[in-house]
Amino acid sequence: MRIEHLEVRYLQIPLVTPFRTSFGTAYDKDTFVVRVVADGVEGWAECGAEADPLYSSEFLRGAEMVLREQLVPRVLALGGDVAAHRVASATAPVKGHHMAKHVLETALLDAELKLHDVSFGTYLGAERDRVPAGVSVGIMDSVPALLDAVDGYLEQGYVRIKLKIEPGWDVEPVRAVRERYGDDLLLQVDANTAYTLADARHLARLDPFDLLLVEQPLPEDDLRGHAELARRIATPVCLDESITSASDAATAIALGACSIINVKPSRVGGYLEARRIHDVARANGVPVWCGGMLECGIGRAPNLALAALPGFTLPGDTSASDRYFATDVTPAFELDDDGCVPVPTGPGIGVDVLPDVLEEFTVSVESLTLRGGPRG
Ligand code: NPQ
Ligand code: MG
Repeated sequence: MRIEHLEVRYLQIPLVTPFRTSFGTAYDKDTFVVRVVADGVEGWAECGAEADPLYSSEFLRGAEMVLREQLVPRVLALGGDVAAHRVASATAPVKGHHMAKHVLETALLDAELKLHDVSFGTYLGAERDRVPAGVSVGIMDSVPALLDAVDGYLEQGYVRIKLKIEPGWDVEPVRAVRERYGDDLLLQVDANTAYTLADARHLARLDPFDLLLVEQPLPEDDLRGHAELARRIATPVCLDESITSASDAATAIALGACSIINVKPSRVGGYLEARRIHDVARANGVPVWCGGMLECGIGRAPNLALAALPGFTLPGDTSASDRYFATDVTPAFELDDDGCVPVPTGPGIGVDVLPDVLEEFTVSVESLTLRGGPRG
């Protein structure tokens, strides 16, 4: 393929309800999408970064800058030989910046797959046509407010509940949800790095509640701490922020730092690396599930394809669109009667962008190929 046009489009989409985690509260989904035109075909992808570097070190303006000044020039240098599987090697000299690499590779992969009339699911090796949907529930002001929210999600059909936790909001909400819904509810928690190993005895107080897992309790660079914590608590430890590559996954598994992995394509630099993590985990008997960054339909669609791979044996954060958005920029993903979301079957990401809605939520559009930066 040859790239004819590349642009970033910043979007601000209102959330149906504020989403509070241990690192902050989001009221809107701020993101940018990349649109590429190559060989006359359009490709789309959504950046996983947030406006501020609070979940990870990456952030939207930084991702845009590294795309414009570093990644896009290296890919444009491939000339007519641009292919999604070449993006990683062409951009490998640039350290880190996985979310910027992810959005570029994914937009090109969408265009390439559309050119060949192949869906993301088929390309990645999906073995299911729909995937069970979990839901991530933010930190609330009170336990009654939390139970109201969980009531609503269970009524809608979600098959697994994930509670965001932090020091001061952990044992009480978990106990309340367990007591109200019983032992059969699939329940897990996510700390987004809010604890230290000194909290091990406190986190062990979650043991009696038979959680599926505790996600990323400790700082992202503390694999040793997670290994030690895993020995001190009964709840399985799952890593999110710590796992940025298949190599990380292999290391964490070997150290006993986790027994489950949350795979987010944006965090690991794209779907090809995400599939490698799936493969490493599967070879080690480690279950994986598909996480999310509150993606709009453009990012949600390919996540659903990934979640249909055979090693994704736990429900993901692949919720329906209306969990986050009253209006999405693609046709909405909806839960079926079994609490599953369908895997798109059309070519590429398999969903079309709704131009009027996209325009409504657009903050700005900037070319990545025309003269933006030192090398652009
Ligand atoms: C996680 N996601 O698993 C993340 C983190 C997260 C669904 O829990 C705005 C944009 C706010 C992205 C809050 C879920 C966010 C965000 C949390 C991602 O750790
Ligand atoms: Mg997480």
